[in-house]
Amino acid sequence: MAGLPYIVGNWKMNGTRAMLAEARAIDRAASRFPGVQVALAPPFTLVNAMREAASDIGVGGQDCHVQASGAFTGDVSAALLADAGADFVIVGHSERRALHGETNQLVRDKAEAAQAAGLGVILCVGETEAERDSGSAETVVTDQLAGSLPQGEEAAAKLSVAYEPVWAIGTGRVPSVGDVGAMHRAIREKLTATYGEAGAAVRILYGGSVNAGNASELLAADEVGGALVGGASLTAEAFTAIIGAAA
Ligand code: G2H
Repeated sequence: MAGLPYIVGNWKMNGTRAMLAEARAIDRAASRFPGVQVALAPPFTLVNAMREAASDIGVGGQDCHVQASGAFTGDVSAALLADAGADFVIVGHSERRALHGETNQLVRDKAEAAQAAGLGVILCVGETEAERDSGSAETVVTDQLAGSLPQGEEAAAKLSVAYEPVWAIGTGRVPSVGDVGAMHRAIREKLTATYGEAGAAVRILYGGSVNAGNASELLAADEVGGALVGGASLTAEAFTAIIGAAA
């Protein structure tokens, strides 16, 4: 496996200030598992408060704009996230691709802007159910990577890829361990073809309905270097169990 297992919670559009209590509890739990790298991506509104409330976990954004600043009402740049204390940002989540029309090129531009601002990047890819059923899942995912992986000499250094089958997100359904391993091996091949040796160190996370019950099995699949967790990251109890499964 490339580096420590990386367990990242994506709070999506959830998280009032009251939920900082969960973040503090997750932070305390993370300190008991030094062999696991733990992070949370709250809504923008909580990034700074979470950074100040937690010291043992990474804190990141769920999206960023490609420009550093300017007249872009409602958007948040990577530079602003970094200024708020973020360490990383998620780009290309399927909810952004589907609901906001984000293309591979835009996702690549966001990843490159984030890295230029000093942030780590978690770049998401994944096939729909129809694409899985038609046998084109690997082609779809490697095409997404071809179009959206950041370019440049240092691009692989602060990069993780999250494989999130769209049909597994929030549904309680997960691929077989064999299918996860096969996809992660295909992603690794693409990463080494793109970045050479540096591609071997990029962590590949699995995401989509990860919970305390299935985490051990999914994390043991080939080339799985961690998990991107949605619903089960919203409480310290559930997320801590997943962190424990990665230890
Ligand atoms: C997939 C995942 C987090 P969930 O989107 O990115 O969400 O674990 O709720 O399926």
